[in-house]
Amino acid sequence: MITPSHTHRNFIPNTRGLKALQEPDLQKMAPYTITYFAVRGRCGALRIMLSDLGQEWKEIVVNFDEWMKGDLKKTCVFGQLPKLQDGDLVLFQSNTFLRHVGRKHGAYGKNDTEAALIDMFNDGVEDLRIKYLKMIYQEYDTGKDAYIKDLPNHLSKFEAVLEKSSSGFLVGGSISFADYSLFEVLLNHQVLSPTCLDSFPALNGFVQKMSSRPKIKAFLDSDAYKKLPINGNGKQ
Ligand SMILES: N[C@@H](CCC(=O)N[C@@H](CS)C(=O)NCC(=O)O)C(=O)O
Repeated sequence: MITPSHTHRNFIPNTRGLKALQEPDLQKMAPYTITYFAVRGRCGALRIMLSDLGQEWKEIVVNFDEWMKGDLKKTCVFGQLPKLQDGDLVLFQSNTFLRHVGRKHGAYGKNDTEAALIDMFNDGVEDLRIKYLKMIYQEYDTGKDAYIKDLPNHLSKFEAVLEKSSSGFLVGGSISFADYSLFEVLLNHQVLSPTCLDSFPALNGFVQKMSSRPKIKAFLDSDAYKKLPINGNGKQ
């Protein structure tokens, strides 16, 4: 249920920057609605992807006190946010969002083989994301150093894939949702450990290339992105 404590925002991710819209415009122009807490969290990759694909979306920002009352939680299939609405379709699970948007906007490979490989790499990114989130939320003070020390063992796997890619993307000749997912995880890791990509030229090049795509650049430069914390507990 949406209450006045939730903030509605609409993002127009283009090179002109972000602009607030009036309510009637929202219905016309924003097929997607993200309902989530005020964090990048599990919507970081989705927002970057929607921006790059030139898609507009509306945000319903849920205040944590409101969430704790439980009414919204009860309506969520797995009792958690984020939620993505695309018209009448209501989805939960952040990787499902990436697949859905990828399928609709040509970012899911050109055939079944590419789609299977994209799924595989996205699942690999998800494994790293889960390890990262465990460290951030459960053992930041005691486990951060060991996590950073072990990080090359994970990054080297993606480095090996991108080293062999002639397009610079994970799969085939064009961008897919797995690229957005990897990109966003790498950005977060550069905040955790600014030098973590120094010995990985392919990953470094990938981050540069993704960051300089005009619509991604505009989004990353926006307050809408910069003002949101990466994680809900303030650790990064
Ligand atoms: N697998 C889910 C995880 C969702 C999740 O962990 N949601 C957290 C916030 S990021 C949540 O709703 N926490 C509040 C709660 O569980 O009550 C996804 O990828 O969307």
